[in-house]
Amino acid sequence: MIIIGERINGMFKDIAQAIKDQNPAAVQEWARKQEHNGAHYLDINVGPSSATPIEAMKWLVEVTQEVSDLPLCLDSTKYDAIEAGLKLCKRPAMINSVPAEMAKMERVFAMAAEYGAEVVALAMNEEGIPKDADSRIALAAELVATADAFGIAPDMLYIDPLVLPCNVAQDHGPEVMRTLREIKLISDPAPKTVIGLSNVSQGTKNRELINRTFAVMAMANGLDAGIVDANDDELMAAIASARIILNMDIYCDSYVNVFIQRNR
Ligand code: THG
Repeated sequence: MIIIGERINGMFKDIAQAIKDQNPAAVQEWARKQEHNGAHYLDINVGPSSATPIEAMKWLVEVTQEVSDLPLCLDSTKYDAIEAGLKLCKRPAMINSVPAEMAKMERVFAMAAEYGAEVVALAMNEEGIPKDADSRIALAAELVATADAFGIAPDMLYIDPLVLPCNVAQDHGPEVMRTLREIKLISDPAPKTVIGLSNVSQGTKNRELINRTFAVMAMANGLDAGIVDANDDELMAAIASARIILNMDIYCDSYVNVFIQRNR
């Protein structure tokens, strides 16, 4: 599974404060820690309360790149902020995200083509997030077809079926699993898939257990990438183990260490 580290997000108090104070210490510490623990991308999100999201995004991109060579996943609903970030990215980035709404798809796919960026595409539209797998898959097909019209190949897309907390939307779980499997039938090459893993456990007891159980189940259903807490060692070990069980990595006695170290 491709690990996108979730921690540089203004939803967390220390990152919100860092942005406010223009003090890079917390951002750079999380960048280093997540890379050290096996992240392949770093999610960059200015958070819900930033008054100046464009400036905040530019600053986060710059200070993160001072300490990490990982590619960035620019996470915002404000496309001007994403574009400002893309201009500064040293490596091809990921745009996170676009729903299946025509005006937004046009903006984001044109931007992705211009900057050579991958795109996280959400299985939702103006009507919200559908409950059933078939509706999510129909939206994914719309996203793949529209991206194609902009010259973006399906495997540049990461379809996000959208995961809701299991304490309020328990009936979505099996629908998300089926969505992950059937998305692979939409096109050849197939789009990739991604989830925001920590969403599934928001407000639950024993969050880490819910997260890692969901992660390995989703992997067995074909999940390619996750926006995850890369500093949860038990989660990273569960992902490494699932890769062995699914024959994605060759077994050796130090498989967990190999999983974490090979991308350093
Ligand atoms: N899909 C896509 N992008 C996403 C999400 C998604 N980006 C944001 C989010 N969801 C993924 N990132 C997080 C980051 C943190 C948490 C959940 C998802 C989280 N935070 C604690 C909480 O809310 O309880 C905050 C704790 C604190 O404040 O210290 O759980 O689904 N494409």
